[in-house]
Amino acid sequence: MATPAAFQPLNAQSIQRTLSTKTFGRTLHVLDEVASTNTHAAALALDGAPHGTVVVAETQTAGRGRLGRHWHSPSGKNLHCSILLRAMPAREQQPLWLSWIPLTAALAIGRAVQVVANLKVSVKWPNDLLIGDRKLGGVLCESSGVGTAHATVIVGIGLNVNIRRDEFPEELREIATSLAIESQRPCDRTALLAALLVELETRCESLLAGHHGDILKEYMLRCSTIGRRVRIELAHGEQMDGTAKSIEVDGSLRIIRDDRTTVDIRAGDVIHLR
Ligand code: BT5
Repeated sequence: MATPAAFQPLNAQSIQRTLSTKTFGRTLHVLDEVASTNTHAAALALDGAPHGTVVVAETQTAGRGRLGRHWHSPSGKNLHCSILLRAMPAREQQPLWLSWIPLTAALAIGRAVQVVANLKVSVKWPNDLLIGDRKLGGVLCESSGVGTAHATVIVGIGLNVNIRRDEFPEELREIATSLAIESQRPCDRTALLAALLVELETRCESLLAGHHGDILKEYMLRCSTIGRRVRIELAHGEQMDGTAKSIEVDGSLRIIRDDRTTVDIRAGDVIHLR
């Protein structure tokens, strides 16, 4: 009997047959094992790989999150992929554009999951994908040469698809989830990757055309941080408690602190407090 699509290894031909993108994934590298898809994509970028090149791997031996944290990437279960962006706005608009890329990627993942798995995913600012309070996936964007004519951005996406609860390491078991855990059925990773790439491509085009306002509106609808009591963990171990009020035009998170002062956070870890 044929193996159901959900359990098939990722395969470049099937992915490309399923793609409905213009550029994203048209140059595609499907690997069994890699240290990190982001690192691999960065090396390809140095070799001149085109805009929209995608690297996807069954497993990563050194998958990473932000600030060098480890990303659990067991073989054959989930999605680990990186997309190389070369198309970007004029230099002076690049910083604003760049600050929206991780948020845009999170939106694209949320929409793709809704379309393919019929599950409601929220975004914890800036780019954690949650179902309920559990982490389904994350985004790691790495840029180089911003402000020059040779700028590149690598959008790295990790998404838990078919991993079972008992396959997570103990420290993640209570805080992470997967599509299969939530829907109690396996999900076809090829269909999910194809959906994700088309959702991301559309939003990247919109961002490039300067439509930050549309992305902001969509983000506010999907963001579960707004209206919550939050603790912000800043660099150097500093902390700040308050209520998340809104997302600002540059993608930062506006917090009203307990002393009623307002702060806009551009980078940091957010904890949703009860
Ligand atoms: C992220 O970092 O959430 C971004 C993760 C991006 C991973 C992708 S995979 C493809 C590409 N190539 C790479 O090398 N990376 C990208 P952060 O917000 O720092 O969250 C990291 C934290 O999430 C860890 O410290 C763990 O607590 C938790 N974690 C690790 N693996 C997880 C998993 N598979 N599912 C849910 N949570 C996980």
